[in-house]
Amino acid sequence: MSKSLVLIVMGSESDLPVMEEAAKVLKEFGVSHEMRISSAHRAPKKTGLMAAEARDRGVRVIIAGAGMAAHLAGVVAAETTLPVIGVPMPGGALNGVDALYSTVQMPGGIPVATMAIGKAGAKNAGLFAVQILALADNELAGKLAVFRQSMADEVEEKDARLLT
Ligand code: RP5
Repeated sequence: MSKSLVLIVMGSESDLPVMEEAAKVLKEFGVSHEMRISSAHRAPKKTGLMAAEARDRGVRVIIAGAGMAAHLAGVVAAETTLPVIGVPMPGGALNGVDALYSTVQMPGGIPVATMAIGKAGAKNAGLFAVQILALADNELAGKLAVFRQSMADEVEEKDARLLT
């Protein structure tokens, strides 16, 4: 497996349509990444090992997405000192609110940077990973500045269209 700076891990294959949003961002910014499936509940040993080995094999940021009683990001964070970004999945009886609470309510000492529920959260997880990596990468920081400007330009265009 080639070296990935960002590890994207999700609790189930059913999370893939949401977590692909994070991968899309990383691809756009040219950041090496890999997508994996593991589960804090169904495959706890695999999950722990994946997190524990990540730093030594060159991973710098981990994005973890899970739904329902979403303990994946927390379990991953417990096994590594790399920054962990959590993405709560929508769906289930509580439509992601359960996953949001499970992901965000970490005990003091083991932080998880929790994003919004669903695709916006996964997209922002990708961007947040880029922002972390850009701290030590000026080229990436430049790409982020261009990205922000293009969003502002798009708003201007839409605004101007409404005015005419
Ligand atoms: C979680 O349970 C997964 O992250 C997924 O969001 C949810 C349902 O998983 P499946 O039953 O679809 O595999 O662990």
